[in-house]
Amino acid sequence: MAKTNDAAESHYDASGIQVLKGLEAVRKRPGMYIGSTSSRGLHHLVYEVVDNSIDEALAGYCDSVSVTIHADNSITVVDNGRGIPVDMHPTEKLPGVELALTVLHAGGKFDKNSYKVSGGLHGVGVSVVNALSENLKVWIKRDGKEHYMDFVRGDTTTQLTMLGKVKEKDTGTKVWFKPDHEIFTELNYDYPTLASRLRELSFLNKGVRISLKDEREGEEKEETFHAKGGLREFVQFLNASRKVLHNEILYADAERDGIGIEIALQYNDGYNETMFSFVNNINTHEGGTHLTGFKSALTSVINKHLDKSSAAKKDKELRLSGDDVREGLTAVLSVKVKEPQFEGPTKTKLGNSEVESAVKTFVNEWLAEYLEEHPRVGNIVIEKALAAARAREAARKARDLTRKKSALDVGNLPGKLADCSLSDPALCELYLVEGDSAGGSAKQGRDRMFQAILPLRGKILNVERARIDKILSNEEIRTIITAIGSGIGEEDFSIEQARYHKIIIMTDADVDGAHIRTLLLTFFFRQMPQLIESGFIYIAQPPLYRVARGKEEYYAFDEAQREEISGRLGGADGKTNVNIQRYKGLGEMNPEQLWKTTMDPATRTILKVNVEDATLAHQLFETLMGDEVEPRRAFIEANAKFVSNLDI
Ligand code: 0RA
Repeated sequence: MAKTNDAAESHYDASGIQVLKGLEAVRKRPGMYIGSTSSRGLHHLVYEVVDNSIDEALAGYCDSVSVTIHADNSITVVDNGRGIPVDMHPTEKLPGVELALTVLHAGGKFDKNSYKVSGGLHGVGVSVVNALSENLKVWIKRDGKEHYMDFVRGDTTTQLTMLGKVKEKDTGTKVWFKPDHEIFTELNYDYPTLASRLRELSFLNKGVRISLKDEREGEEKEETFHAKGGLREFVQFLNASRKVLHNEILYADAERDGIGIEIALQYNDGYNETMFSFVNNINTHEGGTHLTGFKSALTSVINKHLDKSSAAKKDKELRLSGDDVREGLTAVLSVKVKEPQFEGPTKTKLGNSEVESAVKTFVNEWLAEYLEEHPRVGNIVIEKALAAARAREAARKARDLTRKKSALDVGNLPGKLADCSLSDPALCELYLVEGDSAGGSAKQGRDRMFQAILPLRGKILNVERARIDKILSNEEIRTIITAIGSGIGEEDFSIEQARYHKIIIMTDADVDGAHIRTLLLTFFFRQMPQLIESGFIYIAQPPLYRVARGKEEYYAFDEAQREEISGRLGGADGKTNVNIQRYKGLGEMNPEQLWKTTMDPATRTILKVNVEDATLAHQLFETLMGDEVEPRRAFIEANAKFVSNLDI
C-alpha cells in the first residue's frame, strides 16, 4: 500500500496511519474480518460486495444486481446504483473510490447521510475484499463518465482513469475480483450456496432483481431472483413442498418509530415451526428482541381470538402456549434497524429493546385486525393450535407418568448408556453408536474418563413426520434426550444442562448408516437446534479400508488413500502381498482398532455440524424427510451423480 502510505505521512494523520496498518492487518489476520479463509470466507467476499449494492437499492438508487462466477472462479458483481464516488476527498486527498477500496471501514466516511441497513455482521467494507484478492478491478459509471481502477493485493496499481463518456443517467458499479490463493484454502465457489443467499436477498429486498451466472466449464447456468411480493414469496418458497392450511399468506410491511417491519406467515399441516428472522438482511440465528416481540404478540393475539370464538365457550380455562400457536407455522420476520446491537456467541442476536415493543405493538394491531376480518383463516389457526395444545397435554401426561419412573430425568440415566467418569460437560463426549455390537466395541475401546457411549438399536423415529407426543413416546429418542440432559423443545430446553459438549454420531459407512445419521440430524435440527448452533454436534469418520502387509497396518478413509497406501506397501515391484479389507460396518473393527481410527482425539477426524445456511438446511431436511414424495424423487435424481460412496 505504498501510495496511501505516502499520503498519510504527509498529513501527520494518526488515525490515517492506524487505518493503513488496518489493511495490512486484514491480510495478516483475515479470519478476524471474514470469519475464516476456508469456503465460508471465500463466499463472504461476494456477500460483502453484494451488500454494498443492496445498500444502494435500499437507498432507492438501484434495482438490479448481477453476480457472475467466471471460469477461473473469479467474480464480477455489477449494479446500477449511483456508482462509488470518484471525486477527491477534501482531507484524505484521494478519490472516494480509492479510499473505499484501500482504507478499512472508509465506506461511511463520505456517506454520513445515507441510511445504511446492511452491514453489521459482514459489513466490513469492500476494502477487505480488495486486501484479500490477488487482483481487483473496478469500473464506475457516474456523472456521464466511466472510470476505472486496478489493484493488486490491496495496492493501487492503476490510478483512477477516465475511460470515456456514457449517458448521464447511466450509473453503476462493476467490481471484478480474484480471491488470493495465498490467503484462501478453498478457491472454488459453490453455486447452490451463492444462489441460496442471493435468492434470500431478493426475498428480503422486494423488487430488486438479482441474477447469478455460472461460466465454469460443465457448470454453465444462470438464474434470476426477483420477488415482487417480498417476504410473501419467501414463505411460499419455504412451504412449497408442504400442504398449506390456507392459501392466502398473511403479510405486512410497515414502519414504526423509524423501524422497518416486514412479516409474512402461513400455516401448514405439519408439526414443525419454521421461523426465520432477519435484521438488516442478516439472519438472526439466535433471535433477539424483534423475534421476542413477534412471538409474544402472536401468542397473545391468538389467545384473545380464541376467547372470542365458540371453541373457548366449551373450555374456559384453555390457554394456548407459544409452542401451540407456532405448530405448523412458517413465518419470516425482517426488520430494518438504524443502529442494531448484535449479541450472543455468534453475534446474531438482536439486543435493541425498543425493537421488541415496536414489533409487539405493530403485530398486535395488525394480526388482530386480520383475524377479525378473515374469520375463516382465524378458525383454521385456532383449530390447529387447539390440536397442538391437546397433543401437548397428552404428551405432558405421558411424560409425567414416565418421569415418575424417571425416563426423562437425568437423575436416572438410561441403562444402555455407558457414561464417562468426568462430569465437566466441556470435557465430556457422547458417542451415539449404530448397533449393539459396535456399541460394545466402542465401550471397550473408549477412554472412559471422558467418553460416554450410547448404542442405538435400529432406526430412530423420523421426527419430520411426527408430532411432539409421538416423538416423546419413542424409546430411542427418549434415551437420547435423557442422556444429553438438556431437555427438548423451545420451552423445556436448556443448553446449560447439556451433559456433553461433544455429541458424536457414529454410524456405519453404508446406506443404513447414512439414513440413521440423517434421522439423528433431523431430530437435532428440529428439536434441539441450539445443540447445533452451539457447535456440539459432530459426525465421526470411521475408515473405509484397512490396508495391511504382515504386521503393518494402515487405515484409508477413501479410495485415493487406499491406493496410495497399497502402492507404498507394495513397493516398486508391486509383487509384495498387500491385504485390503473393506469395512462394511463399525462392528468389523475390534475395540482397539475403533479407538485408534475413530475415537482417539489425537488421531481421529470428526466433522462439526453447522448450519451456515438455515434456509438451505430447512429445505434439505424437508425434501429428504418430509411427506411429499415428488420433491424427494427430484432431489435424488438430481444428486445421484454426486454419490460416490453408495454401498448397496
Ligand atoms: C460510498 C458512497 C456511496 C456509494 C457507494 C460507496 C457505493 C459502493 C458500492 C460498492 C458496490 N456498489 C456500490 N455502489 C455504491 C454514495 C454515493 C453518493 O452519495 O452518490
